[in-house]
Amino acid sequence: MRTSFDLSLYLVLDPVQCGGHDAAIAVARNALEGGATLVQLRAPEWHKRAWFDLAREVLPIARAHRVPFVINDHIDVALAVGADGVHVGQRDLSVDIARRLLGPDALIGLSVSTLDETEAADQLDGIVDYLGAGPVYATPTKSDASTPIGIDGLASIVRRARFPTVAIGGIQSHNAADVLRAKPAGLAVVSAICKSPNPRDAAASLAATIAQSRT
Ligand code: TZP
Repeated sequence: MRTSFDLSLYLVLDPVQCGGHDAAIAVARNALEGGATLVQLRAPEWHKRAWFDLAREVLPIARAHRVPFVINDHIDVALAVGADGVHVGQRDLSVDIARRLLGPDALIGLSVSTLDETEAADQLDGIVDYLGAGPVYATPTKSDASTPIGIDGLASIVRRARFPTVAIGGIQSHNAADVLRAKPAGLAVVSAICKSPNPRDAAASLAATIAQSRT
């Protein structure tokens, strides 16, 4: 059966932003205690063995919280550790290939930045589970991110998408409520949690903002 998932507070765990392997494990644990509902490992500066070593340790922590754990881009790492799925970008191996390799139960997410990409994703029923839309704001975290789409761009993508869509890019506690007005299925963050001096409180505060937006 397809892994069930909740995009509300989506932690993109970047070990470099967190301060290394051990710090990333602590961030994952604390963010989950604070209310993160999904964890993705993304380590663009790391070699694959280091991804594997970290993923192997984060997986049981996510499992203990009954939260899905997905790997950015590297389908082989996801298979090697038994992760719940992958999140792929427009230039990674396609979602069709990811689905074929990972099977019907895997959770598969796809990044979109434009309405054209969102419309193309409409054809991916049974292949894709959710979309990640952004960057909403400019962010130093992803140097090759495309032009920010803003709240209006996010709202257009959310309206057009037939899959639940999580917002990403430059989302911090001070602008989270604004982003939520575009009605995404959740907020995906790297630095707001990974670079916080207190990742548990940072996650709990974002989770409270998300809960409040739904009342
Ligand atoms: N994809 C689009 S923007 C981004 C990714 C992975 C980075 C988001 O990082 P932050 O620190 O939450 O702005």
